[in-house]
Amino acid sequence: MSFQVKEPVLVIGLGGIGSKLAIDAKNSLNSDCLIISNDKNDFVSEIPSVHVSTESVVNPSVQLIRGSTYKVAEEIKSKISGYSTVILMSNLAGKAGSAIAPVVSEMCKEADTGLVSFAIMPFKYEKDRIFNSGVSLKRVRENSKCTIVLDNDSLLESNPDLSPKACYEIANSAMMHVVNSLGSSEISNETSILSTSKDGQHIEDSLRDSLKMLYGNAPPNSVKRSMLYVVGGSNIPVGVINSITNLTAGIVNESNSQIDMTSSSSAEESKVVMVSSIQGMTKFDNYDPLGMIPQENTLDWSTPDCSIDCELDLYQLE
Ligand SMILES: Nc1nc2c(ncn2[C@@H]2O[C@H](COP(=O)(O)OP(=O)(O)OP(=O)(O)O)[C@@H](O)[C@H]2O)c(=O)[nH]1
Ligand SMILES: [Mg+2]
Repeated sequence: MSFQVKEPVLVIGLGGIGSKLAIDAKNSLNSDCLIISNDKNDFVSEIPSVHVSTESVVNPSVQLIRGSTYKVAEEIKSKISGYSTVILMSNLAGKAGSAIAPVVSEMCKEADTGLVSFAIMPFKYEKDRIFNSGVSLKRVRENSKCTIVLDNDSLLESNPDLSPKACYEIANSAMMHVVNSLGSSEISNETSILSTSKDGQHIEDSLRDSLKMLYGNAPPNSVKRSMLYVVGGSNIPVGVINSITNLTAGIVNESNSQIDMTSSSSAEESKVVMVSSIQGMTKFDNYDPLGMIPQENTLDWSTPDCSIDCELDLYQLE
């Protein structure tokens, strides 16, 4: 089943990168936008925002930012109310994103607002972020109608020659392609993996790199359906488009592959952006050692881990 995006739409950006992406998405969708962060530097003057204050703590933990988000819950809820669809841009590699995304996604679920979540996952060498991103992604997936995951790590793994900055540019532009096509193409009601390649390659090489990136995240047999965006498609010979369609159909189950031409960005070089829906385990399920325990077997599922000051005469551990 595919998810229906209904107006009015609100784009929510969390943290520094999340807000930057949300503002780009807002401009291309012509929707409203809200920024939520613990860092005031992430706010932009003319865009509505909610500040999550950690009071005197300048280097808050993820758990403290999350606990503080519950203090401004009513403010966030009132800003979300009235919207039929929320598009959440969260950088789970950042502290603000991994702290706030479970809380905001839960609010959307409770308010019965259709939620499409974009989640960026960290590089493997960012060891301190892996655990929190895994915990957070699990909750975001449970709360969202559909979740689109972009893994910085597998992008770098399939392109080891790229700098982190070059990776970010590729990742961000792939996310924007999906945002831009929300109005015209179907997105499935489950977790999808976003994969792509670097610029300036033959389109078949771009397809190969996108598949490599996809299989870095999930085993081939868990891919249920793939949507192939051919960026700059109008400049490519039809024979080549036909051949990459056949290649994809041969890899993913024939009836489950779909091709979409995004020819709007004519100035750009051509490349492939893939959105593949996944059933079963992904590599992110191992980021939290307890992550594979299903929700119904988790006793304290209802509230995610938070740090709140209970004003006890005990040393606050963390
Ligand atoms: N895909 C993508 N990932 C990025 C980008 N910028 C940073 N990252 C990743 O996100 C991590 C955190 O980056 P920050 O700049 O601290 O992002 P932030 O959202 O402000 O996060 P906090 O300040 O920790 O809340 C980095 O270590 C990268 O792994 C970007 O433009 N695109
Ligand atoms: Mg920041």
